[in-house]
Amino acid sequence: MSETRFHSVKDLPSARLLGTGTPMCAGCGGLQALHQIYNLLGGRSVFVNAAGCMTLLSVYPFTPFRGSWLYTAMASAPAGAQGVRDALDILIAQGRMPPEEDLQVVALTGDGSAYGMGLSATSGAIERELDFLYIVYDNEGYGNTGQQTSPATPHGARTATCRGPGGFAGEKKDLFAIWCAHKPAYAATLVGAEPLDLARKVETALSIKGPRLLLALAPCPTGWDFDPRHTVEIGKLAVKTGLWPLKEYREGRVVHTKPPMRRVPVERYLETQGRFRHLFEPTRRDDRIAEIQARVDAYWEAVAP
Ligand SMILES: Cc1ncc(C[n+]2csc(CCOP(=O)(O)OP(=O)(O)O)c2C)c(N)n1
Ligand code: SF4
Repeated sequence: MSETRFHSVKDLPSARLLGTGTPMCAGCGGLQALHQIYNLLGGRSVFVNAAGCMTLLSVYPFTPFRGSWLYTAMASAPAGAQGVRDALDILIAQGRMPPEEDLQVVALTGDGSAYGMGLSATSGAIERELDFLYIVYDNEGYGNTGQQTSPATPHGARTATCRGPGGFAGEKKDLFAIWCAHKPAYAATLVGAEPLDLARKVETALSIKGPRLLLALAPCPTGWDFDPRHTVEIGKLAVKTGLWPLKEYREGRVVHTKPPMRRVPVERYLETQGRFRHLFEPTRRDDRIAEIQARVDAYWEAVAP
């Protein structure tokens, strides 16, 4: 990330390329990240969008995209992206499309698709070294259908399908590590609340060919139960507490791009969201909060140089 044209937020593009007025929820952290990514990506792109909240972006005959958008079933975005990439390559090879008019092929999925039912198709696409950008907006649940537990739901969170006193008993799957195990061209975690870090990663991803992951934490007012005006604050807290490590993978190495200097206790993040309210009310569950803190501490101890 050393060679970058983004040194301060003043260097970030100010034009809003993605159209506004979509029926997404107010304060959607996924949409916030997508706006920023699209500003850098531009209109010379084809979005292959798996079923999920972002389906709502393009309601025929309207679209906020300047380029094309293709809708697929939940598991099929990587296969759709392969078809589009192949078609573009054939048009260029046959001289029916000038190479300079080539388009960036982008898969856009929620975490249910990316971590769950679309994972096998994604694995195949990375293995075939498909030249595509894979954007995940990770709202840690099946948001579009009412925030049921997904393979990205964090330990202890209440969801529509885990309403018991302990919340979700399982663990969030580590999609970043799964991508890295495939040795992709590039992989990065990001969050819309850290736009400079995000922009540098998108800039890097766009300078490379091959399978590239942009995995964005997506604070979700509707599914996580918080006031939409707190989206940025919650995104920043996810980073400051160490719960959402900002990092990138390139050429076999993982680098943390914004490690929290002095980590804020995880409860500062947990207490902002209704999905964790059972950890504080009617009685404070210090044991459960300490359990979540211990997981975060163990992560950072393991990656410390
Ligand atoms: C194979 C399949 N099963 C179920 C559905 C119904 N469905 C549509 S969107 C959705 C939730 C998708 O969740 P996620 O990928 O996390 O995206 P989000 O809704 O959070 O944006 C489901 C279950 C579907 N479209 N296809
Ligand atoms: S449910 Fe969450 S992720 Fe989906 S549009 Fe609403 S805020 Fe965004």
